[in-house]
Amino acid sequence: MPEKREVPAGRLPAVSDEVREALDHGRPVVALESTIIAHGLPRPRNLAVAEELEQLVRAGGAVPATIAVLDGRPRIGLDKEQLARVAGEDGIRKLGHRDLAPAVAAGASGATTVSATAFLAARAGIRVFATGGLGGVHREWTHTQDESADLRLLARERIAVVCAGVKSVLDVPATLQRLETLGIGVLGFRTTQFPGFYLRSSGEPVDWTAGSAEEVAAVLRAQDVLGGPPSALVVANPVPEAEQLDPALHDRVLAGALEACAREGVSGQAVTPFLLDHLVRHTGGASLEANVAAVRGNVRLAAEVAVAYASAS
Ligand code: PSU
Ligand code: MN
Repeated sequence: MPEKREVPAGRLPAVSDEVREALDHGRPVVALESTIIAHGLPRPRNLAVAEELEQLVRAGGAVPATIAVLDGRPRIGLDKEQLARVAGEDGIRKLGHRDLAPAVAAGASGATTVSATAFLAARAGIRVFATGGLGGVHREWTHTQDESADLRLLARERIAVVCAGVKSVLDVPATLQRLETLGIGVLGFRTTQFPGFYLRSSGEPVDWTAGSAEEVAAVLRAQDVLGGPPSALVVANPVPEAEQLDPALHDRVLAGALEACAREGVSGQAVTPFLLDHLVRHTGGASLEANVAAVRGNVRLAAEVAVAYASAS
């Protein structure tokens, strides 16, 4: 028999006192992912954005719960120092849901993607989560079979993910089809078009639209009441018109980014950070501003939804 190795109790998920207190009293909490901080935005801007996002949640009347793994311990709610580690520590890994167990066992530190964040948040009892853009089906899927683990996880967790659609570097129609197959609800927020992350619209329609945070909260409560196997709700919130990337610039630079990715043989987990970084460098930072604007809008809306959900529950 191989020797049984125990996972130390100090590696069990830790919920911060502030988040625990809010959850215990049914007060609104918004989960925030950390991969966008560690791997999606350049330093040192990333730490400023991470702090600003937490501030926006508070201003909206909810408690922020940024999620990451530090020294093998999943953490739901980070203090200032922990947030700074996620933003600035060299070698911080990118952890999808499947990476959580190896990271815990190895005592590793990493930022959590949508899949890992949704998993940890839902288990802690958090109902609303904000991010920038979901992962999805990559354009080269027929060769690479690269589909983000985000989708599979969202098919299994009852959590609302407020996002600006899926990243436009992806195959958007294929991703929408997968969301349908996986039974993941999609609700446009004040739009009948699925947003295009940096752009207000991807050109694809959505079947359902909500006009207010209260309407979104009503859908969450309907999910609760209907019961059955859990699945997520994607709340697709377009970037404000004035802050979207110029669509012509977007299309031009994206084509170059996809070519560079193929030429340099980038694969696996590295693909998304590579494409996002290429876009930042080749739009003179404009894609970064659109990305940050989208995330800000999502975080604000997520706080409103969490407040509406908590007050009516
Ligand atoms: N949205 C952003 N920036 C990001 C991401 C989303 O605005 O960096 C991250 C999320 O953490 C998402 C991940 O879960 O990219 C998807 O990566 P992959 O395609 O390797 O699953
Ligand atoms: Mn991938």
